[in-house]
Amino acid sequence: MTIKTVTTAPYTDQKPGTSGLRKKVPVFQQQNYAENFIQSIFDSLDGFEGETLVIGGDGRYYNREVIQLAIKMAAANGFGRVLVGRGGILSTPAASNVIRKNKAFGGIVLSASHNPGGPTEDFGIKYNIGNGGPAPEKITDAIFARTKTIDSYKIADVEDVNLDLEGTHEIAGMTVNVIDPVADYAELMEQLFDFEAIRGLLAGDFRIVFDAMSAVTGPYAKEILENRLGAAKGSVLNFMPLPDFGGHHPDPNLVHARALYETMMADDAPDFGAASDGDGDRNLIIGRGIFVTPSDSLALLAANAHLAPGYAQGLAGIARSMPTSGAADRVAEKLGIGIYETPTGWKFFGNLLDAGLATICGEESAGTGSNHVREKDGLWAVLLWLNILAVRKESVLDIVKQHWASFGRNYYSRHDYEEVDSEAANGLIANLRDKLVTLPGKRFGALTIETADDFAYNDPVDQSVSRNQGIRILFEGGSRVVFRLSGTGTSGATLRVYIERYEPDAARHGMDTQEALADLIAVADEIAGIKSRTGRQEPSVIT
Ligand code: VG1
Ligand code: CO
Repeated sequence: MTIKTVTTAPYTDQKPGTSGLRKKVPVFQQQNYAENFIQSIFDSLDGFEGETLVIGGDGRYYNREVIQLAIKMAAANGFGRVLVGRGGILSTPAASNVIRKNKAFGGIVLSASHNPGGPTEDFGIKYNIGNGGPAPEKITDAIFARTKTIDSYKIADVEDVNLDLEGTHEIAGMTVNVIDPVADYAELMEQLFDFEAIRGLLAGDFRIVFDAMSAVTGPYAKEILENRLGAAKGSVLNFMPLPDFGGHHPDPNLVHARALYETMMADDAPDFGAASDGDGDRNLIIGRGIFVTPSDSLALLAANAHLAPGYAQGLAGIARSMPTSGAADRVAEKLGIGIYETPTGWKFFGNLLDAGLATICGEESAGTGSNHVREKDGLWAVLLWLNILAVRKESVLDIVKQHWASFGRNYYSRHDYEEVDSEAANGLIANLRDKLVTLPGKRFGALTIETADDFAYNDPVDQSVSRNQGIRILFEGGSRVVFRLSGTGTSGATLRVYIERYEPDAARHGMDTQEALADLIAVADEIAGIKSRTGRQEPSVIT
């Protein structure tokens, strides 16, 4: 008999966060740690006998080992077929597409996104459901409950599958298809965007640079941007996915993609610069001389999406996470379409997309996407931008300035305090929560608090309620400060402070962001006691 049942003991710390279970590699390497979590996923699902499971990851350290485990455990648990990307590679949006296209039961996506990789760095396991999106809280709660009582797991006692050879294998009565990780995704992009127009743009003197950050989007960007769209060879940088991302954080922000930023600010800068993260779902957009904040990018993409064939019929609605700026709300209002405000994390967009309420979604954390898959999608955002630029024939800078002139500008910044003491961070949030009712009416110089609450989301589709999703302090005139703790970190706590100010007057659209927000930043510290409670004088990362 090739199917073994192995006795195991539960771990207490396998609670999925904002986007799956993320831990340091040595934690995952503990005896049966990954096996327990994968079996707990299967034990929380019903009706997958004979069905298809998609498996892929971002190529980081430990990816191949866990893929072999997942394949053997899927066979032992009764799946009929596994689709796995060649080399164990599937970007998160590509995995979402493969699940949808093949009507798979679900998928296992192995990634810790923008966090560093390597023997002592981060790893992660996430389960996605049949719509291609991250499992909703009902399922992640069930998985966590199961991890606390699990006493055995099932695995097929067979040789490893050769992941480097495309084709069909049979193991323990289950079929394994090793597939091209790029082909289906590239085809989907060709359906959504006017490749002819983008080819025309790139055939002229319009230059682009895309930094794949030695992560999963390299092969996708090479094929789509250089091979299919004709961008100059060498436009895609760091295109080889490496298990340790070359020792860098594959995080496309102004700190970790500094070199790209500097290239784009130089006098001889290319016209368009972009980058993606470890698993390919985030994007950074920089035009010559201008960084486009993710919140602005969401608003701009929504306002211009109709210029791309896939969105020519218009949008049904826009959804944004609560901490994302209100710039998209103004676009929705002008277009006369719905706007939805969800908690942080892509899993909350799934129902809205499935129900046809929203077409485009976005988060301030460099994530944008649409109903073409059920994950955020870095290259999709890059291609939509290129499609818009090809049609409008204006610079990124001009397009952004015109947008601000007609909608107003939402000055926006996020301050992260990373790896702070967990007790101090929890204490800071608890203290804010306790004094919420006393805040309305309080004045700080020219700023008066209008309302303050702990954000709760009522899902309009399945009526589920998610509480404690972030402390919001809203000031008269539309400025706000939001506080929440990260659900993706792997050591200590990360406090995120989101600061936003709306400026309708075009004469005041040229300010430095941190200066424009200085009074709110000071008030945030005064109300929350950030410096005194965390002992930090400065944020570790400002985006
Ligand atoms: C962060 C971001 C959130 C994003 C999540 C997963 O979560 O803030 O917007 O959805 O990462 O993105 P948190 O809980 O740390 O704030 V990814 O690209 O890490 O899968
Ligand atoms: Co990511």
